[in-house]
Amino acid sequence: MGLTLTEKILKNHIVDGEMIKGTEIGIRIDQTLTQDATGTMAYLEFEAMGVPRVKTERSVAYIDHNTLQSGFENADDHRFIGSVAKKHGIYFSRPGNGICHQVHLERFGVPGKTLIGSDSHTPTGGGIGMIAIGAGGLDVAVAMGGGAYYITCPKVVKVELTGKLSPWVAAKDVILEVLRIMSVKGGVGKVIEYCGEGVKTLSVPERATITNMGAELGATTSIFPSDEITKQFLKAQGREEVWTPLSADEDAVYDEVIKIDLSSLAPLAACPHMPDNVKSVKEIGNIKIDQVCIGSCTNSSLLDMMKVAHILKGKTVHPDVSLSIAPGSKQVLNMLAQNGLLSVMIDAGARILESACGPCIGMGQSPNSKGISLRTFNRNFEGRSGTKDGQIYLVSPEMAAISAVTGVLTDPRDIGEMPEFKLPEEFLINDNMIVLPVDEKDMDSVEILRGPNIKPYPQTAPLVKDIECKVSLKVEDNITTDHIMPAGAKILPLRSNIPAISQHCFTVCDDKFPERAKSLGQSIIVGGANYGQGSSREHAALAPLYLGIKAVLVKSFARIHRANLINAGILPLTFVNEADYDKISEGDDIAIMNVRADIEADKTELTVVNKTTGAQIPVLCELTGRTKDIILAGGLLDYTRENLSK
Ligand code: MIC
Ligand code: SF4
Repeated sequence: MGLTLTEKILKNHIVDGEMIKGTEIGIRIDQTLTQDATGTMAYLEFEAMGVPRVKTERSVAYIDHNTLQSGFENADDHRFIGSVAKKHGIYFSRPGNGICHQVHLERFGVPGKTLIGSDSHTPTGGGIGMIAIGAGGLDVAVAMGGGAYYITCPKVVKVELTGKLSPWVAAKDVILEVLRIMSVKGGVGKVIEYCGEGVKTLSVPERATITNMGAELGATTSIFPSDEITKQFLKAQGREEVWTPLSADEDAVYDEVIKIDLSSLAPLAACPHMPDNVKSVKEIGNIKIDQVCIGSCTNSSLLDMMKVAHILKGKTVHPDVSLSIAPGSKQVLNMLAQNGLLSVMIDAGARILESACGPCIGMGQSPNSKGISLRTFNRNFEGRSGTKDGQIYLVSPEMAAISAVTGVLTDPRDIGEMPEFKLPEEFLINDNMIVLPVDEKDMDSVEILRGPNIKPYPQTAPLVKDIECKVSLKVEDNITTDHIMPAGAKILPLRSNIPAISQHCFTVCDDKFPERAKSLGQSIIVGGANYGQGSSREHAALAPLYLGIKAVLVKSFARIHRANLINAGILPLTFVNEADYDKISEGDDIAIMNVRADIEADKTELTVVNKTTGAQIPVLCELTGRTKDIILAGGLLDYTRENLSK
């Protein structure tokens, strides 16, 4: 029986477990990446493990999220990360060099290799045939130390592409269509593998847009084959030697098949406030818009920028619209400067931002009250833009650019004829913003620079005998990590200070939560389906840990967040019967007696007693040998320390 591409790469990297779908496997990790908003914590954790040099083939630390530097905190974090990188063998991509996923694809990604990154959009690397997965910072720290990365051996979904995109229909529309079909929770436990004749019609940046936003499906990752187009891209990046051809076997067997005829797709938009709330432009109508933001790791490649510049050429941004453009990397920005397209954008009235995440993570450019903002980004969760009632639509760069000119949501097919956009034969290569680490023999000469905002990892403790406490919060379905631990310009500077950032935990849903949880000392959270979707930020587990959360009981979890809870030593529980969600309210007293003994005895079904109502609620606590030991130890850090000392 033939293998899927996913299975081939995983098989090459498996170091623990067996390739049986649904079971836990450990894989060897060739490359890691971090960004600054999750990186400070990841490197503090790496330091705590006491491994002198990274053991991966390539580890890169990017600075791209907190680049506003409205206080000393960000600059201190960047300095800290830079010094850790220099000492421990990590390449350091300085602020200004670009968004981690864009730069990694350009300069470091290698087909057939495994990559984990402390950022949920790490699957961008799937655009060149990598198994690239988003993970919590602690998992990345362990991988840098040479440890395996554990995932549930995934199901593989084949997305068979036929035909060719019509003029002005974009790769963004492909992934929006997949989101429309599968929903934001449809990808959990699965890898999305793109195959079929249509693949050949898509360039690497287009493929990367699709794998990038596959994160919004909740998927483990997404992947394209590595073919002649991949080779051409790597050659243009001066890296042809890392190319290998990779594809699934002809007779590979898939768990699910989705067929998409690229020629039949029309321009789409994800409407407020979920990436799967997808409608066609025709359905939405020509609504008046206030803002357009072009950029982010989804759509900031040179190809995207060439299309945007073509549309803006000789036009002026509509007087009622603010247009910002953030090219994804120094390479992209510099090429635009050289080929004159930057001047076209400036001439049209675009506000050029630095090559960083910027508005995508709420770092500036918040829309006006109730403002309608079209963004080429990947997430439109409520409040993420920094404006609570902002109405964010996710669209292609083509649609964004033409709408910025007309002032209303506009079908890009109205632009007229589309010229052929060709990627250059050679990109402009200058890695002068990547700082190399010192040689191992010189590592003692590097001083680690720690600012006053950098506080230690919160206190953990082994799992207790019984959990007896109150429910401090009850929330609905599809709670995102932006609800649990909001980001944005005010809060991001606190990423290396858990006590301070905890004061903002869940404040999007309930501004009294941090105070209440803290005063209770210990409590649990109850939630709905797909709890914790979105970001990989482990702060969404570390802040609850700091606030005394012992367990989270929900209908279902998103993959990375569940792993982060376990890593933080917080018990992840799911209802056996989803209807029991109604049998528990905020403020109820609950008890999970003998929880430690039951978990030690491998019991997967536990009972939560609602002492307020008397209800007995069966819940699942599905832990494997390794995750069980992590929970018993009080988290991955304690578990790793215990194991190292053995
Ligand atoms: C995001 O897009 O939400 C982020 C910011 O890149 C996060 C990481 C973070 O919260 O630091 C992600 O996607 O993992
Ligand atoms: Fe940065 Fe936005 Fe991409 Fe996250 S989704 S890495 S914030 S650009």
